[in-house]
Amino acid sequence: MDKIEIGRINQTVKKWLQADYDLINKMMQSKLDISTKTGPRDLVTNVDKASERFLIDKIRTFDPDSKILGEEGQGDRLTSMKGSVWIIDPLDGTMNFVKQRDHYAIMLALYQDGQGILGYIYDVPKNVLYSGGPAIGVFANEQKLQNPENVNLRSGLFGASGPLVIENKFGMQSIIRNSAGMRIYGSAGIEFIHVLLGKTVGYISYLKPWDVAAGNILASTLGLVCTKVDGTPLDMLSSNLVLVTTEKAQQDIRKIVKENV
Ligand code: 2AM
Ligand code: CA
Ligand code: CA
Ligand code: CA
Repeated sequence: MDKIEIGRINQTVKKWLQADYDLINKMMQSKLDISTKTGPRDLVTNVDKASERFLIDKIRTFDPDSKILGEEGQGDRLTSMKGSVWIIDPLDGTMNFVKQRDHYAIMLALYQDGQGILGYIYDVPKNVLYSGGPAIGVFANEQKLQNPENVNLRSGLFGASGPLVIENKFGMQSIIRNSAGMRIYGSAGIEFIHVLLGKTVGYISYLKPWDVAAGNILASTLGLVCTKVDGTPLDMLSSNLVLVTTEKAQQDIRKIVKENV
């Protein structure tokens, strides 16, 4: 896919996301229809489903030969990353959306034969769309982002995930003690944004493909490393224990993880 083609797709996708932003804001003015999935902490709302439906309809018309993986299951069953693959998290941070009306995002990614082409994280409450990919760079709305500084773990705040901290797996407490402090936001998308902006030095969490697909592309484009916690590449067809960090902090964190497995 050449740069002109990627630019054309990017302009189109940004229009979909603008419309999806409007849809979410409009639906929030009515009472939410909330149900649980695997348990009381795993929620889905009518807004998650409508956002996914909206994006799938746009993608099907625009790119009919592609495959679509959507968290709420209205897309395809994905068995390979061959060809054009779109990955949708129609509303990331659903618990925050329900309880706080804050700290949630729309995430969308396009992969071609397993390579990340374009990624999008839309911070809806702040109305900032983070977009881009290796061919075009990364933008916060229209402003181009510079690579965050390659700082070590000690110099930065660390984005943890609640379950990992509670269980103290993989040396989580030790990682946190060796950082400037821990932050937990409850949205993978918002956590990725903080790493992209250099507001945190890294983030670790068990993530499904739709939680990491967009952030992976944006982070890699900005010189960050986004891998499984052992440093091996992510598998977009299954869950991963994901670590996204600066290069320097990755060294610090992997050392601690190795001592704690
Ligand atoms: P979601 O809101 O799209 O489900 C919360 O810590 C973060 O982890 C969110 O980004 C959330 O995404 C994601 N997550 C993944 N699996 C989850 C689960 N079983 N329950 C709650 N959040 C989950
Ligand atoms: Ca969910
Ligand atoms: Ca998610
Ligand atoms: Ca979601």
